[in-house]
Amino acid sequence: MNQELFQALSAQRIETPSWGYGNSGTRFKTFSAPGAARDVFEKIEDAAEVHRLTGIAPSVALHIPWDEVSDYAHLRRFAAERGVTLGAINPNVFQDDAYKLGSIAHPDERVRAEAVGHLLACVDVMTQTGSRDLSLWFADGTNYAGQDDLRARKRRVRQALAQVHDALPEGSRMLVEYKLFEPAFYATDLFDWGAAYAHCLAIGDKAQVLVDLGHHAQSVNIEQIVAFLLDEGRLGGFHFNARRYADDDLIVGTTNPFELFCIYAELAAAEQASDDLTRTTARQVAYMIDQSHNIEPKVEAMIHSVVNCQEAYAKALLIDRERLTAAQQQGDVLEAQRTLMDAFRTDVRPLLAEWRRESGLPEDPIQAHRASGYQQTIARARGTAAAGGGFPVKS
Ligand code: PSV
Ligand code: MN
Ligand code: MN
Repeated sequence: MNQELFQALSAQRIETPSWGYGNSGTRFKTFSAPGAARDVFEKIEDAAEVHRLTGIAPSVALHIPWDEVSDYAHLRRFAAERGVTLGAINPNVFQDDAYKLGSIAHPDERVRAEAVGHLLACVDVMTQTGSRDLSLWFADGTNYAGQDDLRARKRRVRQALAQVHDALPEGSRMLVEYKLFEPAFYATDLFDWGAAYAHCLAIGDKAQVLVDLGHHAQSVNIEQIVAFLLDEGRLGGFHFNARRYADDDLIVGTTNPFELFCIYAELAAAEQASDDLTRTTARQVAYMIDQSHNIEPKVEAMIHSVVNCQEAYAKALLIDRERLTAAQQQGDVLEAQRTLMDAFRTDVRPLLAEWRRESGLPEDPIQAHRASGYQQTIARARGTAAAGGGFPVKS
C-alpha cells in the first residue's frame, strides 16, 4: 500500500462518547439494551473494545456529572490499563432544575454563578484526567419572543465563556458547540457557527468552534463551514452523527455519507495545506462521535460509526488533488465534480482490510466483534439495566 496513505490512515483518530454506551435514547422512550454499560467503568470497557477492534478510537469522552467519580486518577489508570485514554470533558449544565431558564445566560446572577462554578470544576477534572479539551454545549435559549433580553443574554454568555477560558491551563482548549434549536424553540443563545465563532474570537486563542453534524438547519452546507473555520484557525472539533429531521443522533454516515465525505475532503486538504495556520488547525481537530443508540446494540453501533468515518476519510485521501486543481483552474466544472465523485465512488473496503491486516487488526471489525461473543458476555455479566423514559436523554 502507498506509504503516505497508510500513514494517514494510521494517524486517524475518532473519540467515542461515554454516553453512547449506556442506556440512552430519544426524547420519548429509552429502551433497555442487554449489557448496556451501567457506570463509567463499563463505558470505558466498551470503548476499549471498540478501540481494540478498530485501532483508531483510543479515547473516550466523559460527561460530568453523568460520569462523575471521586478519584479521577484511578479512572485514568483504569482506562490506561485497557489501552484507552480519557478524552474531552463535557460539562452538563442543562439537567438541574435551577437551569429551567438557562445556565450561563440565565437572568439570575446566582444561577449563572452556579453554572460557571460547574464549568470551572470541570476544568479541574481535565487536569486530573489529562484531557486536552473542554467541550461546551449549552441548552440555553428562550421559548417565546419577549421572554428575555437577547442582547443581555449574549453578554452573559460572553462573560461566562471568558471566565472559563481564562481558567484553562496552557495547552488545553475549550470547544464551543452551537445548535440551531432544541430544547429552546424560539431563540438559542449559541444558535450557529457564527455566534460561536464571534465568542471564540473575542475571548481568546484557547477557544475554538465545535461542529455537531446534527445542529444545523436542513441543507446547510456544513463542509463550507468547516472550510471557513479551518482557514480562520478556529475549527476545534466535531461531533459526528447523522440526521434526517432534527438532532437525531443516528449513526454517522448512514443518512449522510456524501456530506461526511465532503467534510473529510476539506479536512484532508487542510491537513496538507501550505498555510501554517490551516495545517496546524486541521491536524489538531478533535474528532468525536456524539450519538445515542436507542434500538441498536451499542458497541456494534459504535464500531459501525468509527468504520464509517474511516471509510469517508479513506475516500477523501484518494481524491486526485492535481487533477482537481487543474480542473478548478480551467473552470472545468464537470471534470472537477467527476474527480471528486471518482474518489467518493471508490470501494475502499479492500484497501482498509489491507491496512488493518498490516496493522495487526481484524480485517472486518464488525464481523470480528460479532464472532468474539463480547455482546453475549456483557449481556450475561451486566444484565439489562432499567432505562429511563423520555428527556433527559443520553445519561
Ligand atoms: C446536544 O444536543 C449535544 O449534541 C451536546 O454535544 C451534548 O454535550 C451532547 O449532545 C450530549 O448531551
Ligand atoms: Mn454534540
Ligand atoms: Mn446534539
